[in-house]
Amino acid sequence: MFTIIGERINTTLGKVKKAVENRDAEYIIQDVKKQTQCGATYIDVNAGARIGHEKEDMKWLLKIVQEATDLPLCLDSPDPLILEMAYALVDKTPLVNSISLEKERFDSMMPFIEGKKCKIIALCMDDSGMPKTSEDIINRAKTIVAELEKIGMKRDDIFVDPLIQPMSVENNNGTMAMDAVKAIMSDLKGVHTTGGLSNISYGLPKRKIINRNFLLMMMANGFDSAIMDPLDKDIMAALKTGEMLAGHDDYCMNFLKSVRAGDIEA
Ligand code: THG
Repeated sequence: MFTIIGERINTTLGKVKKAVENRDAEYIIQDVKKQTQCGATYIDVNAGARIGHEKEDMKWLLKIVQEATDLPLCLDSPDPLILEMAYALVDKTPLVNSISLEKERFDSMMPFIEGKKCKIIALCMDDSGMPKTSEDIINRAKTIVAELEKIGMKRDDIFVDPLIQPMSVENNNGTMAMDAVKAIMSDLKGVHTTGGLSNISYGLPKRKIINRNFLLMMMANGFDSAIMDPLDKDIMAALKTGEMLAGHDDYCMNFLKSVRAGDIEA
């Protein structure tokens, strides 16, 4: 099953930032309920945008979000201390977003997650910066998955993020991610792959159609999770159709169910 990580509770989004600033719980609750209803698997919670307030904002958001949904959360912060605090405040097994091969982050994340019940997003990032080739991504994925297995993590609990980079910056950024996902899913059988889908369209117009078509191309290469907006009806319809075409939907049951529910129109 495809894992949908609902991206909307993120203070980089203007309305969310304002709601957090004003401690407007109702806005957050309504949004989380909608994401839940639209089929999210996890609700991502990112409180990073109000500099100096991440700790208290995250704490407040986690309480409100958990009142609004029974879904597990994706705890989204580059700061291991924030993730550790957040981990202690959730009642369902979270997806921790994230660990990377950057030395400082790696060294503080590893002892924290060792022995803990959690799933983890592993970024293909190291101290030399963003990956430049699919081989970079694949090598980093192999290294970080091996390290996580050493501390007892199961592949099914690891979501490798190849780091999707904008097409507007470099013409090979799409194929780099797709080639990497294909290799990761076959060389590291059992792991998942995920990432921020909308990174691909940064700096271009008509972003939704870019994101939607890229999702299908990624899925054709084995991508089985995405950080995305579950309220976007068109991308959700594309996702369900893609799952069916990839052979992940026995007897096309889910596809047909979605058509009957009016979720897929043509
Ligand atoms: N990998 C991992 N985690 C991530 C990312 C990733 N977390 C954060 C981010 N990238 C994914 N989350 C979002 C959340 C919202 C939006 C995009 C990515 C979004 N952005 C609007 C846009 O791009 O048009 C901004 C609009 C606004 O500012 O209001 O909706 O890659 N592991």
